[in-house]
Amino acid sequence: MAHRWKNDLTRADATPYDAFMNRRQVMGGALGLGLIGAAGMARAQRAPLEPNSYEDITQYNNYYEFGTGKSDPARNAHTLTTDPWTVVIDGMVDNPGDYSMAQIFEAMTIEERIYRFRCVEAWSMVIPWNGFELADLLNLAGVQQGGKYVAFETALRPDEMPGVRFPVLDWPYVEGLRLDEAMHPLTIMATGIYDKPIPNQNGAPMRLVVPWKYGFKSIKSIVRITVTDQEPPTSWNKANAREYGFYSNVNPEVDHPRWSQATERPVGGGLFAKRQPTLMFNGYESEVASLYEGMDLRANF
Ligand SMILES: Nc1nc2c(c(=O)[nH]1)N[C@H]1C(S)=C(S)[C@@H](COP(=O)(O)O)O[C@H]1N2
Ligand SMILES: [Mo]
Repeated sequence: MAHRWKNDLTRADATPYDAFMNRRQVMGGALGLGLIGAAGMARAQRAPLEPNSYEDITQYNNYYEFGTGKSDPARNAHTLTTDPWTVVIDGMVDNPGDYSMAQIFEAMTIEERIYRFRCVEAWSMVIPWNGFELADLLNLAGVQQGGKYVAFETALRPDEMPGVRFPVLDWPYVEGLRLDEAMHPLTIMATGIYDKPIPNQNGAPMRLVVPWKYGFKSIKSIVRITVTDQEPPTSWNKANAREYGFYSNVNPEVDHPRWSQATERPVGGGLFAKRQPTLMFNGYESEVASLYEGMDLRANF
């Protein structure tokens, strides 16, 4: 097993460049007026990607298979057996079959990606994931001509998941991406956090992370990946199609029917933490906007 928990903080695609530049311009203006010193400047530049604490990331979760409260997953998810674990990769691929986590770790290069994470409920974190590009796994399986989407499925184990006896969602949890979204270099499969194996409550042993989309797209504890030519059904869209679309790109200009998406509450800032503006595509606009060129983002929410 090749667990390579590399630290690789300098990758340009891990930096929300737009956010950094905006902040820099604002702070630069303030500096010009002599309002803040060099230390303040350095802090302001670092702030957008300063990761949340391990505690925040692993104690405040959404994983409804283990309960709907934010602290339920941390309390309940220890019952999930994550080793051994196999992932079925099937559909329009050259090499369909069962892939064990051992095989996957052997074939993939694990690196660190510090990403913003924005839940549709309007809270946010910054998370230092360890993982690999989903494209590398899809290339291993060999996507066939005509494949247009990728469907994902979470394990469904009533004996190990106390939340699935409640019909909150139509279990198993399922998600999907367009093939170009799935192949984008920002899209990763996370297998670790802070250089430790990913905790069960965060989706062990392997979960999707799509940093420019609302958090519910980032499906946990994946057991099946299917390449298809049809747009796959997704759990939250099935639960409420008016409120949750297939794309679910973070967009401060398109509100949820029941609340604004213009701002977000950074988790871990304390009770009086200031809300901050939500960024287009969660700060990854320069990397991903081209995927949606010519598309009406209000209609395709
Ligand atoms: N299988 C499964 N995946 C899931 C969820 C879930 O309930 N079940 N919740 C989603 C939601 S709403 C969010 S915000 C993120 C939370 O990820 P985190 O707990 O690692 O922060 O997981 C997503 N993936
Ligand atoms: Mo979420």
